[in-house]
Amino acid sequence: MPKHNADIAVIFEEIADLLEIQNANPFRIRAYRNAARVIGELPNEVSHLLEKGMDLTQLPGIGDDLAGKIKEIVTAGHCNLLDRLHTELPSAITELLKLPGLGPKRVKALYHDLDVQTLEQLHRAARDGRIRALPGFGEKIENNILQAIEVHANQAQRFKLAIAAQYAEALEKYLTATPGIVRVTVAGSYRRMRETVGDLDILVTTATTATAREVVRRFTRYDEVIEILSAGATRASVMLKCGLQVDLRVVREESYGAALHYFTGSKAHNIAIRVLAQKKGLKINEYGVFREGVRIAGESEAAVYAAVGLAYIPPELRENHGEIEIAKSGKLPQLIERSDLRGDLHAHTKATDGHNTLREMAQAGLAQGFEYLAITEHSRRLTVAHGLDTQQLLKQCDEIDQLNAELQGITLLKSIEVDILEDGSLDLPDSVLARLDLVVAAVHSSFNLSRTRQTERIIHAMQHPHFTLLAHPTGRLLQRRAPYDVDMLRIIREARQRGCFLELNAHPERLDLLDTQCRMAKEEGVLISINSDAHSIYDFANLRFGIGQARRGWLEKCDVLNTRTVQELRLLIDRTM
Ligand code: DGT
Ligand code: CA
Ligand code: CA
Repeated sequence: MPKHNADIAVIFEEIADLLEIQNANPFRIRAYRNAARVIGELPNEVSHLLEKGMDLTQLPGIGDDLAGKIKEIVTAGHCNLLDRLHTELPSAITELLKLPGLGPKRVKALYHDLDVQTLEQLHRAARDGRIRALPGFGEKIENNILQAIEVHANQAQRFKLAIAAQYAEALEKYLTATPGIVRVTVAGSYRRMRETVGDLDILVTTATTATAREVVRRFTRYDEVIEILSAGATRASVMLKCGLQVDLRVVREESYGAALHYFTGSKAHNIAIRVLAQKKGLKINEYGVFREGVRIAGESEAAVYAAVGLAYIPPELRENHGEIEIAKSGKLPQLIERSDLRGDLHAHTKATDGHNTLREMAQAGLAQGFEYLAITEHSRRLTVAHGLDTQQLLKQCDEIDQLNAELQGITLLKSIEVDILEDGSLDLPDSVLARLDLVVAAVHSSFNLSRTRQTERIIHAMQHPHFTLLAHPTGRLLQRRAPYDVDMLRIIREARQRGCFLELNAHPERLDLLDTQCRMAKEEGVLISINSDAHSIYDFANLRFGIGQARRGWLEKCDVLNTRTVQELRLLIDRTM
């Protein structure tokens, strides 16, 4: 929990940097820089001054607004303004700022003059020699940037969650077959359902310490291991052939909870919990929670949290983003689960680029426990996906009517994944859209419009009377294509006003909305639809990654559109009322 003066100063510096990149009012930027310096140099902790009831506006350059922000950081552990700035700017901007030699002025020039939004784009611009020509740069700085990116790239090879899951599950199964072990759990960022993982952290418990060596031996002999990085009595690290590192820890079953808590992280969450424990005179480590050397908890995670006075915090929330404060008050969200989903509002069939027929998709949906499934083919503009024209769509509507008359237990909803054209209009005539149960709309082209134009484009589309749901709202493809630049808060607010919804696309390459944006939608009261974007009957399995992302975004059952019954859904998506 950032309560120290230095933490507050860092937050204010970052706010100033991001405001500068946004071309905000220079006085406002200077106010944050000044506040960072004033707070950073204070001899006493601001949190103590606040406790003593001191009026912070007595500090030089601190007005009511900044005093409020300081209080917010001390009590809530984060700053709403900074959270908002993070969502308003491409997420890689913060990473760019961290590269040695790149301050806000240079990042701003790169962003505005060369439209550099990601490390990948920065790398390309540096390789092509486009950076040296910018005022204030030159060849030397361009070379430094190139070098810094290469160092960064070598450190940061991360695996998409769905890919890591394949390796994790196979290894879990392999280890479970070791004689004498009690259980195998994959912890770390994998358990927190982060969209990418740096490495796998596997925790094995045994009934006796004697078994630990056997587990380590079996682990290092796994077929996929290409290199043993280290191996000891209770721990080992290996590199798999695919380049994924796996860390193993073996503990006694009685320490399961404490060890699982430790290895699940995040590190920031762990540190905050440890500080909390210290305040209560407790010591916490991977073996248990101790008071004056006596172990008082450790067998389960719930007991570890209870020992420090907290409700159990689900792994997806453990990022030190306010979850600890909320756990203190016992008001943690009841996070959405896969079994809460009653349908899926985004699926394709053979009629465009899917692999299965309407009937096959309906049957597979039924097997998933769905009450409804929206069929959302691409529209004509998307020729690569053989998008449907008016005639073809109307023909599919007739087929759906016929099939619905026959199907038991599931309703197919007539829909379309209609293209949002560059001017914000939709790629099919109103008269056709009017025949559908709902209209899913998405951007598939002109990703590089300016932030204002891209935002206006989507808002204009939402104002269309038949618009229901914005699919994959940022357009990003994990590790391949950065999100297009939009003002997501404006879009969310427009959705709220218009009675529209946003999708959380569960495809492992997309996971779009991002977790922070889900939380923003929740706070603004906009329902999210967690959709598979299935192109075959097997793709419904991806919903679990969407659920993971939704949980990271603090979503509960009530925040998710497709937890509603088909009758409730029909009322919510009917825009004529
Ligand atoms: P990753 O692998 O980069 O996706 O992220 P994590 O969170 O899996 O990080 P990793 O693999 O470095 O460490 C696994 C967990 O171990 C981490 O989430 C928390 C715990 N951990 C690691 N280093 C420290 C540390 O220095 N202090 C504390 N308290 N916990 C740590
Ligand atoms: Ca890890
Ligand atoms: Ca690790």
